[in-house]
Amino acid sequence: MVLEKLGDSLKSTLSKITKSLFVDEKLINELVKDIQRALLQSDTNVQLVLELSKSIKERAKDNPPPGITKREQLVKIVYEELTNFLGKEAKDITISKKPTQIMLVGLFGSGKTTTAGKLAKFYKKRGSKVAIMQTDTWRPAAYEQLEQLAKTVGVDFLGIKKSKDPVAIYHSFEKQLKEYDVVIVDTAGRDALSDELIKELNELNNAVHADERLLVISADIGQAAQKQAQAFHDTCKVTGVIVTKLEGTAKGGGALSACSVTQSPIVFIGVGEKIDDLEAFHPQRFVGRLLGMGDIESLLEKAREVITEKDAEKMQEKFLKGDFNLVDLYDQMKSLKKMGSFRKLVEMIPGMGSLQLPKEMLDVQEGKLESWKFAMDSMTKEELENPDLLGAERIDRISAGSGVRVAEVREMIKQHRQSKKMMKMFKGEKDMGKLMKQMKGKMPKM
Ligand SMILES: Nc1nc2c(ncn2[C@@H]2O[C@H](COP(=O)(O)OP(=O)(O)OP(=O)(O)O)[C@@H](O)[C@H]2O)c(=O)[nH]1
Ligand SMILES: [Mg+2]
Repeated sequence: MVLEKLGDSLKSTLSKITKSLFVDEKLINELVKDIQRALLQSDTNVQLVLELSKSIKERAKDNPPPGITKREQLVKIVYEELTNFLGKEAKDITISKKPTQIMLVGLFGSGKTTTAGKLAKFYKKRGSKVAIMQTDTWRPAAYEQLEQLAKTVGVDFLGIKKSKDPVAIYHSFEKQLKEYDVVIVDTAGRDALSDELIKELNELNNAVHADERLLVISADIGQAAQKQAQAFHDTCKVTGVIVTKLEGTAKGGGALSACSVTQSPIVFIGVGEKIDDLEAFHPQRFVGRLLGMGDIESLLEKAREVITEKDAEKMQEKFLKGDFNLVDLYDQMKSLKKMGSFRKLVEMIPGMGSLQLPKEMLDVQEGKLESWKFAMDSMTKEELENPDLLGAERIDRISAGSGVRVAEVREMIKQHRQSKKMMKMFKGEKDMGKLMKQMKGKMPKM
């Protein structure tokens, strides 16, 4: 998978939003930090990362539009900002003019020749009549390399084996190019964008007048891709970039974001050595896949699944007022199922995450919650609202009706009573951390 590590980090960051009860400044800061870390690890330029962070933080201050929760809004912002980051709009090359000529340029070993073969297959599959031409007179066996690729794909190969003159090679085929829908021109590379390479490419391009001059860059150079893309753009006016070897490097995020800030959009990505390992680059789709979601809609759906912010606020109010009855505990348990553990829930309630609650209290296991739920199903509404009614006789009845042992029913009632006692102590206290310090030692024993 391409950019697996970056994708994983971003996915776990996003799940923080979808699992959180409240979108507050703390969550946003945490989120931005996570994204920064993930992007820096993929060799993204620090300045770009800072701009992205600023932009997320700024936009998160806005009120969500009607019908959208704060959480959904935040997911949307992250998705959109990442999409912008990796290239805003997709660029599609239109094959309308006959022939449409695509010239590939780039440094040694970036993947030009391999990509020429891949592109030939890409367009052939889409019904175009394709030819590939070799004008690289530098690399030994460049002729044979491309000839072989042409054979594999099943397209015409144009080249002159012993020639040392790229422009002459082009001219010798010029007349017959009208037969083709697409002509892909491979060129020679160098170690660096030397004057010699610039001169050669300019001369060749003056002959070809290519419709697209695509720069081929290897993703493993990370953020250095920006300088390279800019330099090629300034001297050869490239119209787009193909980022290759994206599947094999952790620096791919850096390469993609670096290219996207140059004036030449990313058009294709190379994701393997095989002839089919080429994809048209669409930033939105790419980000969707990176985040493990098809599109923004499925992402938002995920955000909607969790209990709503209103529910969470209501719950917190009850916690604080101390009138938290078994019905609330029951409701809470239902939401807990979606969220994981009691510990998680406690962490998500503002102010409570920092508390050092007794470990036993947090260790309420799923199994226990499950049997409590059965017990509650056997209780009347009256009993749920007022657990003080639950004497020995009623407890026996509930136990018999639900199959939950008497001791467990008692434990549930005890636990509820203790939680309630604790909630009462919190009553009216906004700064729970401070309260906890005062309360040290006075906590009800669980
Ligand atoms: N893993 C992986 N390897 C690639 C990809 N694209 C190209 N390569 C490999 O990169 C190496 C260099 O590719 P070439 O196509 O010969 O590069 P070039 O730009 O033509 O190089 P010169 O002709 O020397 O300038 C080869 O081993 C290719 O198999 C890709 O997307 N993924
Ligand atoms: Mg080559």
